Parts: sequence; structure tokens; C-alpha cells
Amino acid sequence: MFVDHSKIYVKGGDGGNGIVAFRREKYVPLGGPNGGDGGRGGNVIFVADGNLTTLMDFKYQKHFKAARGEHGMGKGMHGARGEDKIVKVPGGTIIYDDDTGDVLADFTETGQKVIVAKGGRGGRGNTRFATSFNKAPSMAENGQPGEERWIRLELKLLADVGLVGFPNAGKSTLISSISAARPKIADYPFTTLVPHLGVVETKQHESFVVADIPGLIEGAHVGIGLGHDFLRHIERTKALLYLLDGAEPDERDIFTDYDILSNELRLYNEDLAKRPSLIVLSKMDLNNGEEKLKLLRERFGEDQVLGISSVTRKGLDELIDRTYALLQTIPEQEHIGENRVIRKFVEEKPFTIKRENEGYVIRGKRVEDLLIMSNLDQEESLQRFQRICTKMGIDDELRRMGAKEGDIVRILDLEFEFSD
Ligand SMILES: Nc1nc2c(ncn2[C@@H]2O[C@H](COP(=O)(O)OP(=O)(O)OP(=O)(O)O)[C@@H](O)[C@H]2O)c(=O)[nH]1
Ligand SMILES: [Mg+2]
Repeated sequence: MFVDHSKIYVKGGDGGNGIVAFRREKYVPLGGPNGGDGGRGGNVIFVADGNLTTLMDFKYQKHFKAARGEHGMGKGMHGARGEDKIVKVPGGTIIYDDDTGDVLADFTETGQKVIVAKGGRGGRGNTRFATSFNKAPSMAENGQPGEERWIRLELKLLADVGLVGFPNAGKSTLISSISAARPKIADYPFTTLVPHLGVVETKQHESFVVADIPGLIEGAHVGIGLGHDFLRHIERTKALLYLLDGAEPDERDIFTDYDILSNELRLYNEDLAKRPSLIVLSKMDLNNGEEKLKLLRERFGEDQVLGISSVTRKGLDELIDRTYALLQTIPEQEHIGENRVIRKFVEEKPFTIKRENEGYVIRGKRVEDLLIMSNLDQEESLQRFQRICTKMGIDDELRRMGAKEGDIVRILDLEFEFSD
């Protein structure tokens, strides 16, 4: 099964809570503070793995969570950090934030990594709140919640060369003659239903990757046949091989076939049609091969056209050498852009305030995290929470919006009265 789309949920581990604890000393009722910090939550990390070729693993498993950090302990002991969750995806996977549509990662090489959901930091234990004024603070922070989001995965295979042609042109036969790939071969159209990658080796032991995709027909760019779904798998190839069916079935001829193919590519993506390419006439063992080859060369130029037969293996070595040579002429940057690993999380506003039935609702990750991390049943924590809110500008903003003494203000499940 070939799966190239998926939507999944990721969540970084929550940070562990800091704790309030005091040293026990003889004759001292309350020793110094020694509550440890909570451990940091694990990150959810995506890695491009060269052994995977589909997103099938994500068809059933849709939730990926990293472990939470452990809580702090007495005697100044910190909680252990939560373990990261490592998730493998095939090279060529693009990761989008499902809400904003932002690209979080675009894996163009195996081994690349990106954090898609950060773990929360551990809450600080009371040791950390000691000052010269308050030597025995009885407050500690809770851990910060880990980031969570829905992400969309989209796979665009990473191949150097894309094989395009009509159904039955002999694409799969070719790839199985020059690589270890074994797609199904049959004498009816649309045999190949999913892309296949094959690694081709030259005599000098250089290699490149060829993608065999389902056959294209007229209208492929608007979804006729199977082609459209798979055209994007050759979007990132450096070069294309147009495979023209030497058997010329159904009254079709190779020239019209070429025009239709290049037109479909152009309509799908202008860049695809401009990609460096070779024209390959297949099934040269059938009648009039040489004659057709001559005609093609007259139109497209001697160097641009090759004839092959996967049955007799005629022309295969030359095809491999010429394709490899063509790839060498293409600069890296031109086809897929720089190696892109991106993690561009937009800096969120610390808070937003909305009027909602008579009251005010405050939202925003920063202020919500602050609330979750504050133990409001500890008097000192409550005071600190209020102080930071004021510093963030929440009071000013409420006043500006017309809040009056006694109005109800809500953050998550906390409700309080505004006091001026
Ligand atoms: N005589 C001859 N027949 C060939 C050659 N290459 C492929 N064929 C035959 O052509 C038919 C189609 O071959 P495939 O490789 O399945 O064609 P395809 O382009 O992958 O077709 P789709 O997957 O349907 O798009 C099969 O019957 C092959 O045996 C060749 O070099 N010579
Ligand atoms: Mg095929």
C-alpha cells in the first residue's frame, strides 16, 4: 500500500512540577528550601529515514506524544527529563502545521531532523524562589505544558530521474531491467498503480535513483487516469526520461505522444516541462525501430534521443551512462532548492482579550502556560501570577477596553473579578 498523505496529532511532553520542600534540621522548625525542579518534557522529533518510502505507518497511528518530565523531589533533587519521541518518515516528506499551513519541515535529504512539538520546561522548585527578602518561599511552579498541534504530512519522493510515459510504454519493464525494483509488468494499461523507486548503478559504480510512476494520458493534469496524483512525485526530480512507446498502439504515434506528455507536464507545473530530459524510444526490438528513431532524432536532435529494448537490453548501458552524465550537468540548487529544514513557529502574542457576555476572556499560550504553571492555592504563587500578568500589560489592556471594578475576567477555567 502506498500512502502519501496523512494528518496526525503531536504533543511534546509536559514539564514536571517543581515542589515545595524544606530541609529538616535539628532545633530549626523550618530549614532552608530544598524543593527540586521538575524535569523538561520530551520533544517530538521527526527524522527523514532512507529506508521508508511511504507514509503508511501513519494510516493507523495518528497520535504521537513524548514523555512528560518527572516532578522535582525534596533534597534539591530535580525530576528526570521526559524521553523524546522520535518518529521516522521517508525522505521527501513535507510537514505542515495544519492550522496555519506553514511548512515546518521539508526533508530533502535523509538524516534531517526537526522538532515538531517541543516539550514543556520543568517547573521550578521553591529553592529557586529564595531571595534575601524571602528566605523560605513556599511556592513552586508547575511544569509547562508541551506544545501540541495537528500536522499534515505530504510525501514527494526523492528521485533523481522521473520516468514519464503513456500506460504500457514499458516504464516498469525498463526500471526492472536497470535496477532492483520489481514493479508489476503486464500488457494492459495502468498496471502500475503506485510509484516505485529503483537505484541504478553505472559501470563506474556511481548511482542515481529513478522513479517509475503510473502512466500518464491526456488530461492527467486535471486528474484523468492516475497520473495527477503521482505527478508531484516527480516534481523534485532533477531530470526526466520521456519514454515513448515504440509499439505505437491504438493508432497513436510517438510524436503526438510526446506532445501530449510534455503538455500535461506543463499544465501541471511549468517547471516540470522545462526540466532537463532525454527522449527514449522503447521496444526497439519491434518493427521499424530504427526508422522511428531516425525520425525522432530529426525532430529533437541527435543527442536528445535514445532507442532501447528492455527485452534485448539494447541501448540500456548507453541510457544509463547518458542519464548519469545529464545529471552531472545539473547544479544541485536548481531543482529542489537548498536543503530545507524549517521550523518557523510564529511568535504568538502573549495574550489576546475578547469581550464575551458581560465579561472578558483572555487567551494566549504564554498567559495560559503561566496560569497552568502557577499553584494558585499558594499565596506567593498567586501574587507572582498577578504581578506577571500586570507586567505583560493585561491590566492596562483591560482598562483600555473599558473593564470596570467587579467585571468578570476569565483565563482557561480561572475566573476573577477585575479590580482597579
Ligand atoms: N517487445 C517489447 N515489449 C516490451 C518492452 N518493454 C516492455 N514491453 C512490454 O510492454 C508491456 C507494458 O510494459 P510495462 O513495463 O508494464 O509498461 P508501463 O509503462 O509500466 O505501463 P503502466 O504501468 O500501465 O503505465 C508489457 O507487456 C511488456 O512486456 C520491450 O523492450 N520490447
Ligand atoms: Mg508500469
